[in-house]
Amino acid sequence: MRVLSGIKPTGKLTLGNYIGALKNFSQYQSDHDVFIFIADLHALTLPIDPEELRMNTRLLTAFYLAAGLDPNRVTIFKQSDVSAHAELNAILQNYLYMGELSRMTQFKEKSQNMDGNAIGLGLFTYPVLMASDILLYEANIVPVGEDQIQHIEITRDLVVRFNNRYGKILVMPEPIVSTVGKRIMSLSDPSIKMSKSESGKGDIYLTDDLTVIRKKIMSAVTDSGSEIYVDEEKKPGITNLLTIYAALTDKSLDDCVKKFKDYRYGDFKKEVANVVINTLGPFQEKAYEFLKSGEVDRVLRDGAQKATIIANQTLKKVKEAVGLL
Ligand code: ATP
Ligand code: LTN
Repeated sequence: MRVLSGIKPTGKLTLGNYIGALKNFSQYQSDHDVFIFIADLHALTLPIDPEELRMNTRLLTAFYLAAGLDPNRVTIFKQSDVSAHAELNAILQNYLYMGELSRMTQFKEKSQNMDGNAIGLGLFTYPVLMASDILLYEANIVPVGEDQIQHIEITRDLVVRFNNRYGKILVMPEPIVSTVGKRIMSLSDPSIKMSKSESGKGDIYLTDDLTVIRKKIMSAVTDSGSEIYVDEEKKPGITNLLTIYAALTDKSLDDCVKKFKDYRYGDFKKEVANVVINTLGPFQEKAYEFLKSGEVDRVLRDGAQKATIIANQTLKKVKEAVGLL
């Protein structure tokens, strides 16, 4: 079974990215063929400074390694290093339709405050490139956070459409979303997603100082009342903190609710802060070590070679199917 996922090197990664994506990738590496990449072409879909993009790309690679991905077992690479992504994108754009792309939630959200005449085409066709990423590696499983499911659904529609016309060429992917922590919310406003692009004081960044992290958690918005239980409507702040705790300790939400039943909000937050700090402290140290040692550059070089071989095989199949070869 093949697993594939990627993250855009835009902005500073948050605890939401860690819990919803990063943390889950390494669990597959012992018994799956895993491809994890840096979606740098996707990063260009919104304005980004070139130096920042370069820096974020290396940092994200270091985060992959610090999260436990073993480059001897997992292919870690940069999307733009494998030209087959752009080539397959050019072919597949003919099999997705304007109507369905304009219904994508991510496109609607990201473009809503933009001048209609200046919305980049890449933002609109984002799902075509994402489908290309997935289909090139014939991925069976795509672990992502909840917000990306729609893009995988449209990839599945594309597979059906393409295969109906040309025969069984593309492999059907399946999204996998972690049960706990698929949508970590902002600590200052638990009605919105913790997000790396719309920075706010309620977002915990993976590069934050540990003292800053503790402060952010201690001042997280809680809800009225004093009880600690899961209720996304009535207790969104507490539910979010419980989710963070459960995801990082690999416990069920029920077990966490039992543990904190008699806690006061302040003591509960202290425990959540401890768990986050005990996770991110060693994680940061490892990541900075990988950056300094030059390991990051070596991993990306090797990964690009391995990924290119697999990607070109699929590209060839598709080119033959549609009549380009
Ligand atoms: P942006 O804010 O720039 O749109 P993002 O924070 O959503 O970015 P992405 O690069 O789009 O980050 O996402 C990387 C991965 O992290 C995806 O699988 C996404 O679903 C997951 N993810 C992002 N935010 C969260 C969150 N708050 N909770 C859980 N998973 C998340
Ligand atoms: N859009 C994804 C990043 C991404 C991705 C992919 C994830 C690009 N291509 C292919 C899984 C599979 C996001 O996380 N925002």
